[in-house]
Amino acid sequence: MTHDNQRGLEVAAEVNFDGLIGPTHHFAGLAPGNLASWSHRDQTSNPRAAAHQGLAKMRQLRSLGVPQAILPPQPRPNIGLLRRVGFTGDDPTVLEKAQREAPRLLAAATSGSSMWTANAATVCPSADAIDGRVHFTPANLVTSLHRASETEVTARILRTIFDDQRFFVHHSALPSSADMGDEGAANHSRFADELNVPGVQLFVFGSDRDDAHDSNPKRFAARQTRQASESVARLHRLDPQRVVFAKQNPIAIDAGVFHNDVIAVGHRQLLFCHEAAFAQSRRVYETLRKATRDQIRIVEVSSQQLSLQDAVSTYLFNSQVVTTADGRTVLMAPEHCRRSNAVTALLEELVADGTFDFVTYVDVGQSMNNGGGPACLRLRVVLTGEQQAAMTNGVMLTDRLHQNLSLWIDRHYRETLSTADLADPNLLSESRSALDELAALLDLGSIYDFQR
Ligand code: SUG
Repeated sequence: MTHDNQRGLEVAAEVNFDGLIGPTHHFAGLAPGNLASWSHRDQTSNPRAAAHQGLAKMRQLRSLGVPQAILPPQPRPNIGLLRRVGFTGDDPTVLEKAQREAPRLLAAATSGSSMWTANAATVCPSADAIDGRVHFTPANLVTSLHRASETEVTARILRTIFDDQRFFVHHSALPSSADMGDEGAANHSRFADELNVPGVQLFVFGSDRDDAHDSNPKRFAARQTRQASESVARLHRLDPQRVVFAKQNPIAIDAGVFHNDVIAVGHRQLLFCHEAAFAQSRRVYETLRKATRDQIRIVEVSSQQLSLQDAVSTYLFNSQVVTTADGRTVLMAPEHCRRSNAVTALLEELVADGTFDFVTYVDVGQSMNNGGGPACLRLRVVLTGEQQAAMTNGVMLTDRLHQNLSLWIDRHYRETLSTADLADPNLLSESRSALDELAALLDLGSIYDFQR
């Protein structure tokens, strides 16, 4: 809880909720339009190393003074999903039949994709909502089966952590239809000088279902619709004067920008993006300037400075931008960026001109191989001190929890996992006992069906 003692005002904090990488993390090439996921299809993964990488990132952020919390993984393999699509028998039989008859379904039912919590939900701080409460809408993730099956448990976890109705409002996910495709905060940014004053929210969509002349990507499907973004803004009771809708550039989607956070990142009053991020970018920038009363600072990187392809392969724009405890602006970039001369030259310039006070790198290579960089792994939740006090405290990362989680990973996770291992009944029981113990470590009670 943070207080500005001098003014006696309560200051809000942006709490990063990172998805803890689960014990079944693997590479199945399941994700539409996601080049990294495709190129690592069926490679052997390292769940234990992956989980340690994610935890190390959280620790790094916490050491910068960023409040850090955890969203737990989901039970996988998802036996309920396999039964729903017709596999019968006891659990080992369900797994064995799925492996034999529909291995891609088994891979989807075993995905560790809930780690990418930027897609878990869209969250709106109380300062922006007319009713003064924090609003949550879990994403329906209808584009793919492995992701769509996260929604129900995500909603339950969010409701459990943010349980106090005086402060928190939980909406149902949008209807499960391609017309309402919603991928959550990965297509959403908020601009404000201070966290506890009303901000301007930017909702980015890839397709507009009402526009017959809409220019759409040709190679890959757009995952977020304008209709979904507008619905979330309505549900969250935002002031229409402070909401901007912008269309993704279809060329960027075709180049592998399956979410806007692969090509743009917002923080406080900064929008850091590639010139290919938006369709009609001049218009988007102008609207943002007007809505923020010229407070926004737009740092646009040209294709000459960094090609669209290199922006996607380095994941520069999937960096996290954070403000440290002592007020410095830091870019936390994926380790991949260090290998690109174009990126390192650009970042040197951006430190020299004061856009960032410094740059730090983080190795989340296991997640990156599935197309998830640092920013994909976190959901930002702006909370006042009162709201922080009202949430479940057990999910906040402390030194002690960090140590417990590190030991927990070592106790429960396999070093390697290949697609051939997914039907192993031991993987199911290992994963359940890991999550059962985790729910207790995080003080979440019996949140999983298998515990009930
Ligand atoms: O939805 N990858 C995820 C990556 C999500 C990244 N999130 C953000 N950009 N915010 C996806 O494409 C790959 C799973 C696999 O192939 O095994 C996957 O689902």
